[in-house]
Amino acid sequence: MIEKITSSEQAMKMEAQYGAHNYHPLPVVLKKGQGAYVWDVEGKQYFDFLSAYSAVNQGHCHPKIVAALKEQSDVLTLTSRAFYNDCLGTYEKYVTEYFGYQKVLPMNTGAEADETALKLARRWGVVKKGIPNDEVKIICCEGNFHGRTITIITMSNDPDSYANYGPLTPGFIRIPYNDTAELEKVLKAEGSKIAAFLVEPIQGEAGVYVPDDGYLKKAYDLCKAHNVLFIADEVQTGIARTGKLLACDHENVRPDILILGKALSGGVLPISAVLADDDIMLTIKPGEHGSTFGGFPLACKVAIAALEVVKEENLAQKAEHLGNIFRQRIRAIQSDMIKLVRGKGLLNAVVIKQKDGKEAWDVCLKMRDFGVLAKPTHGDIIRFAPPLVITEEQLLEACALIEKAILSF
Ligand code: IF1
Repeated sequence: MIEKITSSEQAMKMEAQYGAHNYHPLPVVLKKGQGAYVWDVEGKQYFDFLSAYSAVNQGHCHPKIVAALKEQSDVLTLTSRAFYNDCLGTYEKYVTEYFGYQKVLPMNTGAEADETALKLARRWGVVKKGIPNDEVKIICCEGNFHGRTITIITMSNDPDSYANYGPLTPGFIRIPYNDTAELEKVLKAEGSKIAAFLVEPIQGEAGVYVPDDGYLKKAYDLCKAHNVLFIADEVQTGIARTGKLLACDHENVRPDILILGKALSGGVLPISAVLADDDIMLTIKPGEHGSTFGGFPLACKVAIAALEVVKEENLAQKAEHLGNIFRQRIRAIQSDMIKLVRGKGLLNAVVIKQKDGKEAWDVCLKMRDFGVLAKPTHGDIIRFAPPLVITEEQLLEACALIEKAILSF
């Protein structure tokens, strides 16, 4: 029997009874989204300051993207890659020219794209760099988040990600983030066995950890000096979020392998992609990797529309401009609960100092009451990432509500 949800309470109870308990959501039940706004089941309106972790950069239910989905869904949704179709080539040409690469391998989730990038790097390491197959290594960073598969959690140093999932995957070296001296040391010591360095240009889950200026460029140069691939995971920082099309663009770094996800679809479908040039991408031969839905017709049309919106609405420039306003406005709040405000473009975070036993979670509950939705990460950090289509007026209105919530403690 399909039970209609008519109250938030009913929805939360139903999820608790029938759904896996792999999340602890903020107690709010959403029913509708449009632009920078979402509404709960009772009709209350909120500013969305999480954007589904930067998947909704173009705003909820963007009309152009939804129209692309609707139009294609009446024609052809899925063929699998057993056959060709009339959407994939067009998308592949569009997205490779858009980001400046020779090839794209389309996948679905960010984790699948990260896994694809790891396989590409290992394959390139073996067949092009000549590293013995079972000795290939990949460098990753402390504090990383690249998804939740068993190989990806192997790279994590967060027990919530990797503990008690049995044996993990060999072949990873973890070094501190934002530390090129450590990267150089490892490359000098083991570079001959290292295929790649995988890094987030800004660490999202770690709490919007922005590395020092020049970190990415220095790391890239070190990798090139040691014939090691530089892989940028831009699943969260990409697609205009940090004020440039890609976060790597702030340092004019062109990753050897680029990983995209989330806002590649504007939050309409799970769409991810790995971009690289022929010498890397063509190391995977027919039948050696893939996915049923990877690059399916619906995704091709939705992703093209989502990327067109980014350009047509100048979302990178908006993120840059509004991000500066946001950080300045939040830093002006007179409260000893605000320890630090950091970020780039409209990917920001506030580190909250406990006050009278109240912490980030309590601030998020109070912001919810005042009509702004955000969620803490790692206990004391609140990430603020509204859709990039938010207007300056809406942003300032939301900042006033954020201030009101923080000053209420
Ligand atoms: C959840 C975190 C953010 C990502 C980067 C790959 C992926 C992600 C840089 C995997 C996904 C999401 C997952 C989501 C919450 C969110 C998240 F808190 F989990 F860590 F943003 F910081 N690379 N991040 O940020 O992409 O497979 O999820 O499509 O609820 O797990 P995915």
